[in-house]
Amino acid sequence: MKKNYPIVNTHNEWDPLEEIIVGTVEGATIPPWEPVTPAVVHHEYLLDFYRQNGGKPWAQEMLDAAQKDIDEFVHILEAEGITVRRPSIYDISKPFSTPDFESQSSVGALMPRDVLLVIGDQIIEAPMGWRSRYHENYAYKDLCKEYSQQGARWMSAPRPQLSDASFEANFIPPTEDEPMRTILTEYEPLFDAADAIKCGKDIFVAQSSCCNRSGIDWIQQHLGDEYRVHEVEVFDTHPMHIDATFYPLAPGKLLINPERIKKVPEIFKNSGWDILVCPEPNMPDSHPMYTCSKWLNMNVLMLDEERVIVSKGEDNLIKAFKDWGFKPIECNFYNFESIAGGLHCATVDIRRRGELQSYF
Ligand code: DAV
Repeated sequence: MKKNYPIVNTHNEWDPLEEIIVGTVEGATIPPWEPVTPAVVHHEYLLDFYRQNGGKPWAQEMLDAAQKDIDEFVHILEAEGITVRRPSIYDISKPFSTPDFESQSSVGALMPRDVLLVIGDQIIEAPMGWRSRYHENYAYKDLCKEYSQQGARWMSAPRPQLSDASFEANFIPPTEDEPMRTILTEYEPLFDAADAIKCGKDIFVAQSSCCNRSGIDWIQQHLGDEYRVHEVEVFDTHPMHIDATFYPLAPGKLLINPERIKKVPEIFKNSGWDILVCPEPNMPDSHPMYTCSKWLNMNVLMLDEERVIVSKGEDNLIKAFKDWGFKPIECNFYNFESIAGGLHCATVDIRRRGELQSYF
């Protein structure tokens, strides 16, 4: 008989997937300008775009094209027998304020991976580093209530203040030949859920423009002795999240970004893992990318240890996956990637068939 797992149950990126949340483009707004904007946006020429257009709706044809991608993605997931859940939309265009800051609008509900850190049977609302994303958890309240009623442990990390004390004043992103630095201070714990990636009892996290050392320490303190939280050293001039940088895909198979990972953590080398170096992205330079880099090619979704959904057009990676023994499934996603993130960003796993174990 098929074992029944808890309603929320995810320990890694590859146990057979049963249920997932997929984000929506509905209501998506151009992220308003805020302290982290220059620390995240890779292309300097886009900064003026954000200064002028932040807080306004994306052009309808861009939203329509992104919607087509996400519809295809949902269709593939459902055809593979996976239950797909969707966020609830809140008033994304509404300006809001806290005692410390004002935001022209929210951003949307495009990327559940950033908002909810799902580990085992826990759903943790992340203390996110962007002011404009402060209320993005609203989009998942209905689902979280439902999962919690069915036994999941649902909680929030301490809500951050995101006052000026959380950001280095006059921050200038490092250039390629400088040592890594990030915009965040250690004033309070901060992380986006996508700054962490799961590998059973080992959780890997990297500092970024939305994750500081105090955030990593909070995750370890919260999870307790059953888990080991490792900080991964990365080099990225505009760092945001670990899932286009460092990605344990399956037992013994770690995918790394060749530009950003200079040193693979010893634990992988000592345990005989294969280090798979992600090939160069195929996305043409002419393709507009408003928030992320072309390394979203790495931002894949594992359905199990073999089947992997990859962005269509990424032929170098698709070929590499076949050579490495995976079964790639292609999905058009470039238009969603233009305004948001990749296939991993656009989702958050709710239930996979598997148990907590160590892979080292
Ligand atoms: O452009 O490498 C990817 C963010 C994925 N959550 C980048 C950021």
